[in-house]
Amino acid sequence: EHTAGVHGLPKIILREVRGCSAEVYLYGAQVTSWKNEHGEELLFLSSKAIFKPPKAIRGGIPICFPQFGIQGSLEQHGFARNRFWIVDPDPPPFPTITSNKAFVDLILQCSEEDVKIWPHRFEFRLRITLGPGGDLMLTSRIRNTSTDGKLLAFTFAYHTYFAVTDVSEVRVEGLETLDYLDNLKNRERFTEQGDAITFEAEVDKIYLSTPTKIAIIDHERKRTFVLRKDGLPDAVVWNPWDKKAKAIPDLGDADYKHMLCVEAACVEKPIVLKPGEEWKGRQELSAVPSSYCSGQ
Ligand code: TA6
Repeated sequence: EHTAGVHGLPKIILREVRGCSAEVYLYGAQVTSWKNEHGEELLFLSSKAIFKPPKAIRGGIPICFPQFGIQGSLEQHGFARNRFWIVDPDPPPFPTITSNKAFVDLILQCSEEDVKIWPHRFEFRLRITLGPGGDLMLTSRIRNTSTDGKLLAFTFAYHTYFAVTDVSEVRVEGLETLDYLDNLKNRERFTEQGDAITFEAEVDKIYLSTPTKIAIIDHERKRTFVLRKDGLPDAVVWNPWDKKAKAIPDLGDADYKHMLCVEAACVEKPIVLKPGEEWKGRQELSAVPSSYCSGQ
């Protein structure tokens, strides 16, 4: 379903039979809403989000490409999140049965302007799928379309903002004991100690070579998000906390309490493609009720 979003920006709504839905802006190919069958919003979107190019939309799932963070020649997190993508009117079929799956394929083509700031040729195809149980799948296929033998090297993240009741009551499982780069300390390398990850201050960490499954447990709402990833070895965890939140103009002062970014990413070692080569990176999200006693 094609419709107009904030400021008339085109967006697409995916719906699933039980009433789950997702909304995607063509601007940034950004998922800004993901709702379960009860109509509850599962992604955080800032109350102060600015839907005006060239500003990226604060919340949902921004795509960081071709550069994650400030390390590189481009603006922070690259340009994919502030370009208009196009809808593929004739998407290739799923390798398996397509029934019960609502999906859209968006394409980012490199414009001549982009080639000036980043001298590479690529095609980026993003498939956004809402599965029968309401699971949200994002699959990126990036191809090096260079004709002059040039390698394509990039870093990447699905910068997912999960909606949580109170971040200080949230636990993340699957990252304990791993090595991480601390973005608050010049990306110095540390090893995570302790049982599970909890939040009581600003955090901005890039966990390295993580398991493919990460759980985000919202104790207060009794909800567990499960993030599964493929082709993306790292995972970024970010919450700006109170002071940093105040310095972000398009984030409400208290918004940090209700959001947590956990991002399937490839940051430490860039992906390098030879001409004609294609890379595939997937992030799959599901939201399930946690059982009261175990917190699982
Ligand atoms: O993913 C964490 C991070 O890279 C942080 O360093 C923080 O700055 C955040 O992303 C948001 O970046 P943005 O450019 O959207 O303000």
